[in-house]
Amino acid sequence: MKKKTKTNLTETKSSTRKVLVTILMGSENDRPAMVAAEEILKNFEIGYELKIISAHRLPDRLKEYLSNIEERGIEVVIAGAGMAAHLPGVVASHVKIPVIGVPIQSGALNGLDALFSIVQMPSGVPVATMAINGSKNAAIFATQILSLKYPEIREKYMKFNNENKQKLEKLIN
Ligand code: C2R
Repeated sequence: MKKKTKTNLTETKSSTRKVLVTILMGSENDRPAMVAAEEILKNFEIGYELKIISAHRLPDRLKEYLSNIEERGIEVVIAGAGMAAHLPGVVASHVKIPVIGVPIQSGALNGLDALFSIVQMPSGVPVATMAINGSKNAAIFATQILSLKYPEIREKYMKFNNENKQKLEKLIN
């Protein structure tokens, strides 16, 4: 049986730069699937904070946390959750900034349940839904959103994009 880590529902981790992105997840057990998002944001030198707050288990704490994130300067939310994944949708119902949802592969349905829960939002409250365990793309998408406003992030994104293309071209030749 897969060994589970001890659940800490409110952990915070901030980078030292101005925080533009928050990475939320429903459980400490989602952490391994969300690490790729942290790596991308670190590579792009984008400030982020990480919070483990379940909408199901700690609804009041989630509401309180979301109440001032826009005032605090956060511009994008990445929210990962598995199984009956309501966290990204609940976040989207509380904020006016883009929410990127990451369905986490877990439980008996292996992430399909989370994918359907996150992608099937009612009209008017969008969540940009990534692939199952697609936290790397979530962070790249956050970078694309931020690059519309921040030229230095756009420059890094363009460099990243070109380097990826060059790597692929080398493989083909
Ligand atoms: P535990 O391993 O802590 O029991 O959590 C988590 O994201 C995790 O994948 C099992 C799974 O439950 C998910 N969870 C949600 C929410 N809170 C926890 N989907 C939520 O509020 O949506």
